[in-house]
This record gives sequence, structure tokens and C-alpha cells, in this order.
Amino acid sequence: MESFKSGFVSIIGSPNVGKSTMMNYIIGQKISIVSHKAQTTRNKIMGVYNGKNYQIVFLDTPGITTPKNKLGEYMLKAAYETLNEVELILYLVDASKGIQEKDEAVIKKLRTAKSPVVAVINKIDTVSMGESDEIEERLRQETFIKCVQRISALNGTGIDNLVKTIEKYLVDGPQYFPSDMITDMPERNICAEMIREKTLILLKDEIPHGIGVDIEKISVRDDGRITDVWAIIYCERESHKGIIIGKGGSMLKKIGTEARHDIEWLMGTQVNLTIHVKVKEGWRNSLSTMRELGYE
Ligand SMILES: Nc1nc2c(ncn2[C@@H]2O[C@H](COP(=O)(O)OP(=O)(O)OP(=O)(O)O)[C@@H](O)[C@H]2O)c(=O)[nH]1
Ligand SMILES: [Mg+2]
Repeated sequence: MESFKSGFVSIIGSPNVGKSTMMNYIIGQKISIVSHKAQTTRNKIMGVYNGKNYQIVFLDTPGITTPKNKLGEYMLKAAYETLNEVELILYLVDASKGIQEKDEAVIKKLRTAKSPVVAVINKIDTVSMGESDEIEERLRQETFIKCVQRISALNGTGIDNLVKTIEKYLVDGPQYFPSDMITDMPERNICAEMIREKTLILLKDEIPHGIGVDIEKISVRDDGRITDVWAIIYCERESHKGIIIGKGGSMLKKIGTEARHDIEWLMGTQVNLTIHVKVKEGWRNSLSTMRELGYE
């Protein structure tokens, strides 16, 4: 009998380098939300990939940056706590940005990690060969980095090779999760994240960083064809609330419509989404509110 291999793989890197995009691409479904804004991911998010006789359990993590509040501290901890408990760390850098100071800080931290590290240069669709070569050269100076791979998480270049490399680090082990389970994130959290993603995409500047989404209730109607979802968007200021709602409710309507499409896909039913906006000043420094919003 052929043995079964499995392993946990943590995805680490600076904000906005494409960690969540890469995990979603490999899993083949959007589990972890993505936006053009840094600090999109706030929690450790699991995504399961099943191959022939093996299973990879990815942990997408928040981008590593200096925390500005308790939420930031929580996010950094969520990323760092994966460093010693996984079979492999994928360290992602953004080809279009190169190795910046913030990346050097991550590299410094990774030198002390117990798990092996493979470096991944992402977004190679945006640069020339020469530019990627330069980044690879810098990464190869680090002896803890086992190898360097180049990918585009947007168009899939290099992903097959990357998965083959990951396979080499799997160990004889159990199938941790049933093959139809792609994440351990509860449905209500996925719904909340989908709404938060739309606020990141549609709202400007700092506003979405102060947003937390709570799902109050999800209920499927008797005929099973419609799901009612009630959500609250928490923001930090009265002025932000006005912007989130928009003129005559136009912005909230946009957020709701776009989120509803994603939630319908998730639920496989029609969705009736009701969103309210409330102010909770300074919630990103309140441990109790953070807990209520799923950051614990
Ligand atoms: N051109 C290009 N853009 C990419 C690629 N991968 C990701 N992006 C874009 O980069 C942005 C950030 O992607 P995310 O996946 O949210 O990045 P992240 O590293 O998870 O970010 P945080 O969660 O904030 O740490 C999004 O606008 C993506 O569409 C890529 O291979 N090529
Ligand atoms: Mg992310």
C-alpha cells in the first residue's frame, strides 16, 4: 500500500504580497479575502489542498508589519505562531516591490524559525526576468532558505512546480481533514469576511482598516431556496459611518449587492442580506470587542 503524506504549510510575508491570492489559487476557491489594500487578512486562515495520496493544509496569515493597536498585535501573533509548528514555511515576496526594509525584518525573524523555509517570488507577471533574478540573488544569500521559486498567483505561472516542491516536505501522516472540507472557517465568519472584503475594495483610505463585521444571524427559509443574513458593520467614527452608508444609502447598497453575490455562491441559495452600520470607537484597542468580532 502506498503511504499517505500530509503537512501544514504556513504562508508568511509582508502585507499585500499576494499570500491570500496564492492560497486561493492553489485551493481553487476563494477562502481568504483579497484586496489591493495592505493588511487585508486579519486571522490565520486554513485552506486544504488534496492531491493523490497527500493532503496539504495551508495557513494563510496576516501580512507582517509593526502593530499600531491591539488588533495589529493580534495579527502579528497569528502570523508568528505558525513559524515553528509547520512542515514548511512559504515566504512570499512581491517581485514588483523587491526586498524592502519590511521584508528584511521578516527575513530576520525567519532565520530563527524551526520549520524549513522556501522563498516564493510572486507577481512575476509584473516584472522582467532580470528584476526577478536580482531578488532571487538576494534571497539566496540566506542559508536558511532551501530554494527560491517564482510564481504569479494571479495567472498561475509556476504554481504546479510550487505544489511539487511543497510535496517534498510532507511527511507520512494522516489525512487531517475530509477531502470535501476546504477550510475550518465557520460559514458566518466567511460571510463576515466577504462583506469586509467589499468595504476594503470600495472604501477609500483608512476607513476599511477600522471596520469589523459581525454576522448576527443566518437563517434558511422553509423552502430552502432563500437564506436571510443579518450583519453589522462596525466602524470607529461617526464620520466613517456616514461614508460607509453613502448618499441616500448608495455605498451601503453597493457593498451589500457585491457581498450578496459572493454569499449566494457560498450558500448555494438566494440571499437576502440586511446590513446595519454602528460606531464602536477605538474597538481595535478593545479586547472584548475584538473577541466579539472573532479576533481571539
Ligand atoms: N499582478 C499581480 N497581482 C497580484 C498577484 N498576486 C496577488 N496580486 C494582487 O496583489 C494584491 C494583494 O493580494 P492579497 O492576496 O490580498 O495579498 P496578501 O499578501 O494576502 O495581503 P495581506 O492579507 O494584506 O497581508 C491584490 O490586489 C491582488 O490581486 C500576482 O501574481 N500578480
Ligand atoms: Mg491576505
